Order: sequence, then structure tokens, then C-alpha cells
Amino acid sequence: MKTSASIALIATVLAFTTPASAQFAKPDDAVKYRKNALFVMQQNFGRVAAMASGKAPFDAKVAAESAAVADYVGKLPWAAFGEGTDKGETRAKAEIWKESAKFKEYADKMQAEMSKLAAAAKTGNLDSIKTAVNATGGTCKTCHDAYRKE
Ligand code: ASC
Repeated sequence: MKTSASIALIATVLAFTTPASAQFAKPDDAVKYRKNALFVMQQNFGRVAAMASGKAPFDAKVAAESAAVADYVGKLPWAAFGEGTDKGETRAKAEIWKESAKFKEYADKMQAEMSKLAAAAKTGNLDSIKTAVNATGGTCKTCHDAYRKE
């Protein structure tokens, strides 16, 4: 096998077998990564939520685009909660690493509801958007109440 082909093969194998946490050079990078992803998600979700509550005028196109971004970016933070990333500038509670199945369940639930919100926003139906915003917001709160420090 040519060297370039072997390197490509090794890279592929590593990509599918390396623990998610190992994709970060240091724990601080993982913390920054998940916080930034959650921030971008929240900014986009918040824009749609403001429309749903009447605090902002409803713009179907902006709502659909923002919900799609929130849906996509909402898939990113979870790989950055690897072992050893419970330190530094984080409000993540230690319970996350003790109750990882429950934490994952909450993260999965949020992503499922955010996907429903993106689907609702794509239809442009404000009533469906409101329902989905409430369901999604509920999953944010459930997880924060359990796993985020004040
Ligand atoms: C947001 C945000 C949250 C949720 C939550 C919904 O926009 O930052 O944590 O919605 O407040 O209850």
C-alpha cells in the first residue's frame, strides 16, 4: 500500500474509533468548544423563541433559517463533554460524568425537540413553532436544572 493510502486509512480508522474527547488538544478547548456551540445554538433558538412569544415580529424565513442552525449546531456540544473536561471555566456539574446515561438522554431529547422545531419552522406555521419552542425550551431547562451550576 502506498504511504498516502495507509495514512488515509489510519486517519479514517482513528476518526471512527477515537473517543470524542480526544479530538481536542486540551480540556480547555473542549470546554470552549461546547460553550461556543451552546451559545450559537441559544442565539438562534432565542431568535425563534422571541418570535413565538411575540417579543419580535414573526419573519418566517429568519425563523426557518435560525431553527435550522440551532438544530445543526445543537448536535455539536456533546462530543466535548469527555472525561477530564469537568474543570476550568465551566458551570457543568460533576454529576454529568457520574450520570452520563441520564445526561445523554437529556441531550438527545433536546436534539429531538430542536429537530421538530426546525421542521415546524420550515412549514412557517406560527402555532406549530410556538408548540415546538415550548417543548424545546423545556428540555433546555430540565438539563440546566440538573446539570448546570448557577
Ligand atoms: C433559552 C435559554 C434557555 C432556554 C430556557 C427555556 O433561550 O437560554 O436556557 O431557552 O430558558 O426555559
